[in-house]
Amino acid sequence: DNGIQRPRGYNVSFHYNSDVEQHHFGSHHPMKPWRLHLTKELILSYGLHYAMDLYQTREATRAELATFHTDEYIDFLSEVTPDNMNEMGITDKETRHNFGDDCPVFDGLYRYCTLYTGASVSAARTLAATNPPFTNSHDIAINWSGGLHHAKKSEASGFCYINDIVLCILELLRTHPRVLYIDIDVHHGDGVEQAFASSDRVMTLSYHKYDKYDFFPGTGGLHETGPKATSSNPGAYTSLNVPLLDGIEDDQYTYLFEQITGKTIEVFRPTAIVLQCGADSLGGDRLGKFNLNIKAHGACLSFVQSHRLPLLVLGGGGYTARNVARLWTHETSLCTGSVLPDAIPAAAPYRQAFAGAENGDSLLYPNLEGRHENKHDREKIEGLVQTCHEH
Ligand code: ZLS
Ligand code: CA
Ligand code: ZN
Repeated sequence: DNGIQRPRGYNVSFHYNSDVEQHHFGSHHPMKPWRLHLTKELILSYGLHYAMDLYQTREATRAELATFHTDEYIDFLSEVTPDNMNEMGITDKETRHNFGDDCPVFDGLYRYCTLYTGASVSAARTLAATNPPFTNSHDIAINWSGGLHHAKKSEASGFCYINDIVLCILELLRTHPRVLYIDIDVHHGDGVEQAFASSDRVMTLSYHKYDKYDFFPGTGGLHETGPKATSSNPGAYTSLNVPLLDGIEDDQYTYLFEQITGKTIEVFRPTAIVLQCGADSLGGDRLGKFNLNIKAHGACLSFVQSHRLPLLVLGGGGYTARNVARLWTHETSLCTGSVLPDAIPAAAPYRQAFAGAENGDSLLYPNLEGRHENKHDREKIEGLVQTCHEH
């Protein structure tokens, strides 16, 4: 007995296939699937696997991908290799389906995609299966290898090829009347927003750094709330965006998150929630611009959990691998209701990866603030809350 107990009537399931870790986008590419290996090892060294049901998931099938993506795009994705990409139409001058530096062709690309998507679909199914009837069951399903929110119907975008989140939401809609999607990755969740822009059964809510010209993907402004309502298009105001500037800090972010997410849940009354937990919103991320600490990011998950609805928890971005592993280990512990000691277990493999760099050696919760100047004041934060409440 390691002291980790499960509250009754509350099931956490963990969906994963370790083969996903072995893929490489290329030596200088910021997306490193190896961060998932580091995450898994840290979760195991804290013993959190004793508190969850573990699912070793299979690859997603073509038919599953085709519930959102086009056949032509899936054909391309499954056939293209580093050896044949020139014949397939990807050259220095031209590209297809938006492949290029952000979304390169690499060995095993299709298997990488079907592995992360297979884990997401498995997670979504465990939640869809518990309902209806819509009891107080607030089961949680986790897939840290998923959450790739930029992929479009027939296009790769921003390190994402298959939009596993869209597939999960489609699966949940088979049994759930209304699904709320919340995205705390530092980038705008544009692919998911676009896919459900005209649906009144899915609400999307993204918090992100926004700069139309200077930060990817350049969408997600405060007044982008979805198409206008018509009889054939009931989706007006079912996209909500919270555009932020550089350097936001813990208290401001959690305040905004609770005010806006709380109101959204109250008004939309979802029967299930999907939370994309991109780790690039942490301070010290290689691509991100915020100053958040691990516990503030986790406080957003705790707030969502407190509504006791079936919850699908996904990964996303995260480009400083040791902090990705720290965050997702902490968030796994929040799901299981465990409290972790700050000292990383002495026996943890890769303990060296967590030494140095941030203050404090081998701590789970180093201080990550202070890298970016905070461009938000009280009026800015209150203005965002007020406008989002009006929307
Ligand atoms: O949300 O900013 C861009 C697009 C460009 C600049 C970069 N060049 C390569 C292409 C054109 C305008 N892309 C972003 C995409 C961010 C995707 C975030 C995904 C997610 O976290 C969910 C998983 C971007 N930011 C940084 C880079 N790309 C980037 C940095 C360094 C490199 C190396 C590899 C490749 C080319 C050199 C690259 C991309
Ligand atoms: Ca986001
Ligand atoms: Zn991101």
